[in-house]
Amino acid sequence: MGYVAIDQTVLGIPRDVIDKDNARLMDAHLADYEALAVRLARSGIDIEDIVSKLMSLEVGLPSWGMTSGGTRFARFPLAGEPNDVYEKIEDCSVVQQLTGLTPRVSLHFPWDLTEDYVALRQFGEAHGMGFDAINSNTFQDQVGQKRSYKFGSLSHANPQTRQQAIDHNLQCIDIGRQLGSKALTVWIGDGSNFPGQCEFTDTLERYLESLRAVYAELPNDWRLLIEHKMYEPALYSTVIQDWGTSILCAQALGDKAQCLVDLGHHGPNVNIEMIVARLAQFGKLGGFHFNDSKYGDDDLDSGSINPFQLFLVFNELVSAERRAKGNYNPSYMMDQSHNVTDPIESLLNSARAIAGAYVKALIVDREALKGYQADNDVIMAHNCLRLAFETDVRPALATARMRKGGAIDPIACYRASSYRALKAETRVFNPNLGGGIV
Ligand code: PSV
Ligand code: MN
Repeated sequence: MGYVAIDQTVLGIPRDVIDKDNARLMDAHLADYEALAVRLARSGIDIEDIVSKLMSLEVGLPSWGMTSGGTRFARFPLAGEPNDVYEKIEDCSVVQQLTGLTPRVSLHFPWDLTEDYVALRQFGEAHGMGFDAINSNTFQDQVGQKRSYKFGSLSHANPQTRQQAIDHNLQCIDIGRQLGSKALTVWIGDGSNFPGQCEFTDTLERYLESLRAVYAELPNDWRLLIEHKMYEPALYSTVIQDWGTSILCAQALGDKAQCLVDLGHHGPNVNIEMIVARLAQFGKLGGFHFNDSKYGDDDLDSGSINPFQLFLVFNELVSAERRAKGNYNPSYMMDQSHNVTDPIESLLNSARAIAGAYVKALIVDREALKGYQADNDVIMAHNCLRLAFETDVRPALATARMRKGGAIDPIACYRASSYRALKAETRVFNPNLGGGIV
């Protein structure tokens, strides 16, 4: 299949809207950029190096996060929200246009099923969007499905149910191949609600046996990303409950299997940045689902609750990237649910938070930090991180965005475009849209 160039005429935000909004903010932006350049130069950092590193950061968007999310209580639909995978890609492309940071979308099946994946790929390319990891879904029953996942999927006691779940994962690989994707993310809802309901060892054995069948069909240049989660929907135990089980499974399967860390999938107060360091040290950090949380798997906007944690995670990622010397390629993706905001606005904010955490991690003076650590100078070691975290790096982010054709102030620009209101005029309004309660 030939490469399809980005078609400027199909993009959601007209070029002149971006240019006009950037012109309005340009003088203040340039002054702020200059001030940051001077501030960083004092620490021996060239702002241009930082901007060019930032320009190569890429974060995948969740197709399931493009519609209004919901809780188990209710979902409040948004006029103009997307109804199918094509409309979701249109919205993803708006986030990409304004930020330049999100050139891929991660699809979820069967939610994103469509007829023709060659056409979908071309549609994506015309909108400047490629395809990130494919997510399988064996945590819900679908209409017409033969066997129920009520008591598990890949680890189910019945071999026919396991086979059905394996087949679905193989179908996901097949679709992903057509789209140019390079990874399959497997998160299962399997587990138990009551002590005694299932035998921990047997269920994990069955899970591994099923996943071996999936792994055997994985193309050589693909990765299988195992996503752990401590609880929910199973409320007593889950089969892949934590990074320990995840890395054991990834090691048992082989080199193409790695672990995916979803920031919301841990117990309260768990030191996630340390988990990141451990997985990276043993070559098993395969991917990320960025989001934020206060109480559980809240799927709130990245950096909205605990931006310091996000920075500390990126501090480990940058450190791992340096150690790996080129052999480092975890897939960064977002996994958020936008219950009360316009998903595009939430994703614009999240992209900024992620990029900001990355830049702050880049400007940590690692040499000085090592010295303080060696001298057991606790306060200075800590202050070394704080100095980076407290630096206002927004002008660097805006510059990177602009150099990729994006906006100095993505949300202002998005609002100026009236994109959602215009979509509300043309898209079908479907208050009963099922997807999004995740
Ligand atoms: C599960 O909570 C999860 O984090 C997995 O990544 C799913 O694929 C996603 O949310 C959507 O339900
Ligand atoms: Mn996730």
